[in-house]
Parts: sequence; C-alpha cells; structure tokens
Amino acid sequence: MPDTSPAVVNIPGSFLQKTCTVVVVFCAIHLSVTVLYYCNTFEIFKNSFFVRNQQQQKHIDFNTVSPITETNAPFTEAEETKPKELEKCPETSPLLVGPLRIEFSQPVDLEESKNPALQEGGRFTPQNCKALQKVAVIIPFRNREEHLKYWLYYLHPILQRQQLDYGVYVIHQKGEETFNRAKLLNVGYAEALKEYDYDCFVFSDVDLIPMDDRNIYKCFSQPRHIAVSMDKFGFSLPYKQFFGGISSLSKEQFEKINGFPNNYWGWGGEDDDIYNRIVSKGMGISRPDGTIGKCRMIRHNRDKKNEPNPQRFDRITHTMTDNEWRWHKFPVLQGG
Ligand SMILES: [Mn+2]
Repeated sequence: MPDTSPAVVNIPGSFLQKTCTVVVVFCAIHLSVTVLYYCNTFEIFKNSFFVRNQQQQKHIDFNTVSPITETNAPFTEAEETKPKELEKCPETSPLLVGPLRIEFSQPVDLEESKNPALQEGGRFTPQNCKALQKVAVIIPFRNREEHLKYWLYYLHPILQRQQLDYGVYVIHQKGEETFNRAKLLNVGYAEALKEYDYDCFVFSDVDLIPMDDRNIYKCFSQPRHIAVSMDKFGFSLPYKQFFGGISSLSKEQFEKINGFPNNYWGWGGEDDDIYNRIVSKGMGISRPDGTIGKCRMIRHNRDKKNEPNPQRFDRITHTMTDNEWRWHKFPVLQGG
C-alpha cells in the first residue's frame, strides 16, 4: 500500500536543537553588534555635542569674562593661546547686495528704523572683522533736515554692509551768511581727526544717495570721485573734470593738496578748484563705473544764501597762484 500521508522528514531531535542553538547564537551576535554599533553612534553624538559645546563656550569666553570653573577651565586655557586680534575684513565685503531701490516719495521715520549696530555719535565698527579703513564721512549742512533724514536712513545700512569703521560728521554752518561748502569740509576734516585716527575722508552732499552698495565709501590710491552718474545729469558725468557731489581723499591725499579752498562763498566752483589741486599735485581721479556709480539726488529748490558764486570762474583760474594755499601748510580753519 502506497504511503498517502504527507511527507514528513524525520529529523532527529538533536539536529533541530543544534539548528536552534545556531540561530539563537546568530541572533545574539546580531543583537550585540547592533547594541555595540548603537553605543558607538551614541559616543560619536556625545563627542560632536562636546565639540559644539566647546565652541559655544569659546564664543561666550570671547565676549564675556566668565569665572573659571573646573568645567570650562581647559577651554579658557586653550583660548588664551589664541590671538585676540580680529582678522582683517575681506577686500570685497560679502554683505553687499548691489543695486538698491532709492525713493524719496515717502518720508522716513528714523525712530521706526532704529539701527542697533550704530554707536553713539554716528559711529560704527564691524564686529566680526577688522575694517580695512577708518572713514570719516563729512556732510556740509544747513537747513536740510528732511534730506539728512533720508541720508541717514539709506546710508547707515550701506556703510555697514561695506564693513567700514566709520563715523558721520554733519558740519552745520551757523547763521544766515552765504554758504561755504569747501570750508565746511575742511572743518569736518579737522574735527573728525580730533575724535579718532581716521585715514580716509568721504565728502558728501546731504542730498545724494548711492544706488548701488558696491560703490564703496572708502579711499583709493588716487582721490576718488564717487557720485559719477547722478540722475540729475541723466546718469552721466556732466564733464570730464567733474569732482562734485561725493568724493573721497585719504589723509595723505588731503594733506598733499593742503586741504580744500576756504574762499568759495556760494554755490559752485569749489569742486573744480579741488580737482585742479589734485591734478597739479600729480594725482589723477579714480572712479567707479557708470552703473555702480549711479546716485539719486533729492529734488530741491535752490537754497537761500547759496546762490551761484559769480566769482567762481575767476577763482578757479587762480588755484595755482592762491598764496593761502601755497604757503600755509594747513589753512583748513583760517582765511577765506
Ligand atoms: Mn543738491
């Protein structure tokens, strides 16, 4: 009779037991490897947490003096071997954004747009790097409060993105006499130097705002003309020798030309005189390109007591023979 019962492999008990043991042992090995691996991962995590914490500790130590305890003592010790000097800021600031929207249709509220990085007296110093230049920005001023608000509103963030160690000096001409822009700039130069060891001076009209933050308010190897394409002149230079609006001179360049003329009362001519001084001392003019150099001027009526100076054309021709300029080393605060 054929066997119709299902085929049952008759395995001897001892073989089944052996197989089970092997499986259990294999599982045990697997489990222990998993546990080991897990522990190891945890160790790595603990390590990385430690490193992070250490960095944090360093950061805290750098800014605040915390008491040395057993836990942070080794880090403090390591900190002491590192130089405390900040690294120099990069040649090109990574914070620049390029073209800017500049508008004067809405009044600006300086209370609302507070600038927390700004220090007392219009001063700013980058926190994460050592600025390449110490710049005094000098603004000749009278009766232009509304313009000054726009200037401060737009310029502070720009100058901070440019990573400059800067201070802003608004030089106000008291009284109702005819305005004297260049003399105010000379005063600004002298006053700024009393406050800080500036090595660069930017001279800016209060109503001019750059339209691109790549137009850096710093000094170059040659005196710099910054306001090169103003909307007022259809975004182009009105003439090749134009040096008006915004310019910068290093301390050496300013001293080389013996400062600016003190005898230009009323509107016009003083910028051409400055240009002549620069050229006569063998220097040239440095400029940004026309796109980066775009600027907006706030539209305004001509100021009272700043009428075009009728003597300006005659004055300019005398730049070279101006005794005051030739013989006094620093006529900055005298004459005119
Ligand atoms: Mn103007």
